[in-house]
Amino acid sequence: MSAPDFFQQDHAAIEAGLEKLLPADSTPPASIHTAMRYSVFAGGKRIRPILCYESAKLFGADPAGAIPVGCALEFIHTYSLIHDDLPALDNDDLRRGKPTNHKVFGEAVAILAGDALLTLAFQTLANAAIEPARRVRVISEIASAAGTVNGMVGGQVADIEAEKKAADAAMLEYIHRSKTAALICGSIVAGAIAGGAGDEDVERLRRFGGQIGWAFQVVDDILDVSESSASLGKTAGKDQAQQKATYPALYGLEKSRAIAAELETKALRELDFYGERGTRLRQVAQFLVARRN
Ligand code: GRG
Repeated sequence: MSAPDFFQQDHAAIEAGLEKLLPADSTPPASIHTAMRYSVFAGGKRIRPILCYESAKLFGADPAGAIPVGCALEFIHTYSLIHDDLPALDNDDLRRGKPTNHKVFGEAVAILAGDALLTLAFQTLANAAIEPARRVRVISEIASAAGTVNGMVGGQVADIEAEKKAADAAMLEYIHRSKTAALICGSIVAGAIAGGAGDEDVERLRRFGGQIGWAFQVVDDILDVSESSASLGKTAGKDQAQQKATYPALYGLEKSRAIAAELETKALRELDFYGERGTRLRQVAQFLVARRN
């Protein structure tokens, strides 16, 4: 499935935001800024910022306020990829179709580039043109999604600890919902808050985000088995080699595809409330499940 047409417009708005927010390569110390830019502009799909922006557009406030929020999410996501690829974690050579950050800049700069992107994310959020009380809620949601309690870092810890152990269904669900779904869900919720959503809408989109984020990681597991490294832009077959806890490992490919489809259906049901207005978010969700990389 190719990306919906509006992706290109959203993508352009996000790229312009990222370009503006990142210090130039030449800003001293140049090595760290070059390393940060290298990974941010290595060709990611920008799923999280697009979800954030489209979620904001469902409500009344100027959606331009969601662009820096989306950029901050992309900084956090990119930091997690840089750190995930380090020898101490996944030890990978290829990311977004290019040599990983530490392969180009060395481990010390790669660690610091990840740290710097995480820091820049919160500086960006603090300065975003959003009504102050909403801005604080956005910061709290994103910090929580990236954190240790049911968040990205917590999920990554559980993922590492589950290697070479037979994870059961409950542990697998916890890993996927924390490691990956939390930040995707946080992107949707943060966008909604920035866009002026009321509490009921925020909770409806939280349910949508939880399901679609979970489906996203189930699909990621499937693609690791079914696609080539060239198509993924990262090393394929890595999960099995590292004996990771994945849906195909626990359920097989066919059942994993059925689980992803069921999660997608549940997610889309939450958008019924918005009727036509929800079309774009619906299309992003369908793309996340049908994607090939
Ligand atoms: C703090 C030392 C330290 C490490 C952090 C938290 C963490 C390590 C890693 C996060 C876990 C992680 C990398 C989850 C994978 C999520 C995932 C499916 C990434 C791929 O996302 P896409 O497909 O990638 O959106 P692109 O390249 O398109 O942006």
